[in-house]
Amino acid sequence: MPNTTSAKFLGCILLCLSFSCSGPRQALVANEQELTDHIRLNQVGFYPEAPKIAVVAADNAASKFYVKTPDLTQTLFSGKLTDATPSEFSNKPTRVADFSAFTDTGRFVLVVPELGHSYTFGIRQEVHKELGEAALKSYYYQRASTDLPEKYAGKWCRAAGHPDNQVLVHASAATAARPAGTMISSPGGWYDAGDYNKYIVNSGITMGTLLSAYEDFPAYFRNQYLNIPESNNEVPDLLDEVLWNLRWMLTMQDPADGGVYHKLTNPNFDGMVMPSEANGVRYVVQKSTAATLDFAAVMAQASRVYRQYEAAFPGLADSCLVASESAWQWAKQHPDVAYEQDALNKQFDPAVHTGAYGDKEFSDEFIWAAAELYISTKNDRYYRAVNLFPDAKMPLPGWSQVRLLGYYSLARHAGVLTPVGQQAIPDVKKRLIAFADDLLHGVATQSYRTVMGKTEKDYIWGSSSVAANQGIALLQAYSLAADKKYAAGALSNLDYLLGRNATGYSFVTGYGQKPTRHPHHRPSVADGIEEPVPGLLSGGTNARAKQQDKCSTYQSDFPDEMYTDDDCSYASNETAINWNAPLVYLVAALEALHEKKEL
Ligand code: 9MR
Repeated sequence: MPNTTSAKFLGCILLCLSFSCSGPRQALVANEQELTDHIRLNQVGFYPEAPKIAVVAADNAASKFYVKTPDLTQTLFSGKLTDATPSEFSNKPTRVADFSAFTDTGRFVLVVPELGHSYTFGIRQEVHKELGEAALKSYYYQRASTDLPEKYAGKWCRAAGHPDNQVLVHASAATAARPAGTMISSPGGWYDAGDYNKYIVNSGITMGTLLSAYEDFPAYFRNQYLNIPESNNEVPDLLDEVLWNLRWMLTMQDPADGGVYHKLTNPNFDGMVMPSEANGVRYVVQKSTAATLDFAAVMAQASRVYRQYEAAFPGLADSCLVASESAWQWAKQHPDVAYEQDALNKQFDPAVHTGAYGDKEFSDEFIWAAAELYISTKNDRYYRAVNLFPDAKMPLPGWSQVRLLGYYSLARHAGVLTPVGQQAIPDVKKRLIAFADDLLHGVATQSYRTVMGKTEKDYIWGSSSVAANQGIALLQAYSLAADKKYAAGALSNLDYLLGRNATGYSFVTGYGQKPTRHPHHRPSVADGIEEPVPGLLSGGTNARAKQQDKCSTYQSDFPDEMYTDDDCSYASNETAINWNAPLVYLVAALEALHEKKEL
């Protein structure tokens, strides 16, 4: 396997020569034979009976569009473009091509005279099946402490990194039983993102989302084959993959008191090297309330999911529940321990400069953990331990905001709750449906017709996960209210992620004709392979961070365009496990619904 940065660099130069790295500012062309980046659509494709929309982002006199075969010899459908409306953030003219009525299957392009033709896309059943597999398989590529043989990893095979069997207890985490410098073993788990550290808080929402995908669509995942080392056992591949991180999480709990270390980390981020070349000392740092409650929630949910696979994993479900309950106890006794990295760095050596995931508000973590513990144990004590509805807010899930994960789980298990818990269900359902209605409000007049991007606030760090998490929220409403408008809203956000957006990129590596190719992802940069590891969701457009990575290649300052496909861009082009998880959910849900003819 070539393994030098120079090979990779050469690969990049060749790629740039053949592909054009100059970004989306392509001149308008007068010939439909030309590929244009101005036609923005889901570059992977569409389900035959589902909505199909493209957005033409250009000022152009044409009023018609055509769906043609990729060789342009046959015209199969024609339609009228809407009048131009200014895009919300840049004022650039946008026109909509709606070809939902075209239901033929095959490979096609969309043509706008005087502008050119779009990327080639498919219309077929199961059109997102491979994407769904790749999005989940990306976790296999994130595995720490194991080599990835070619048999499973293909050309992205690599040597093991980070055995993590000799990790030091950081001074911030010292106790009588485990003084600073105590060596513990904490192998396995997934690398968080483009970096090689392992963070409990971010594992929390990631695991909760993946386990929920399984709980909501078990039949879909039972049929999914990922070609991972455990693929041939009796267990769905999703649960095998999730177990890789679950076992690591279990090692992050202090057996003496049930508290959970906030993260396992280097003091500083590694260089852009392969995992096997990053050999620095690693630490577990201070226990925190957020990490401990996220851990409690995940372990409670895992206990009920893996109980169905008791024969394959004897004792695992019980171990998870015990771990969850002792974590909950610790959090009750330590309800307000934030991980404040800057403050800790003034007190302890070595200073730690990796991701902080420094949440300071824990009411949502208490709600989520209590809900999962209550559902798994049916013990009313957990239900009564928190105020489920502290206010009217419905915050979209993210690593620091997990309240809705509790609501989703309560709604999912409404039929099996005790009478006490049943009391919450009408309110939970009402809130989830109202939240979805809010998300849908006004989409029909948005320039890109997507739920994502109605407000600049959507373009935060990891905005792609905002789109995917909005999709999940809409799908929760769909499962409660069975109105197809919710599923269509979720699909609009998958379209956003795969190209119907103001950047023109498909944010999933390996998918679409203009995908993210240069993510800020250490193995993808350092492995000497031209293509990045596939199935990774780029964080995407980030207006909030205002280009803090100082990459010189950003093409635009507009909030919905603040993206650069450059591996220097940790603010707009990193990948992360908490961003891929809602993509896994969204694609699985849409595939499963389409299979049941509900989409
Ligand atoms: O997702 C995190 C985002 O909300 C923060 O604003 C950002 C800066 O602190 O960090 C993001 O998470 C990163 C983490 O700290 C370290 N691993 C990579 C994560 C994705 O960029």
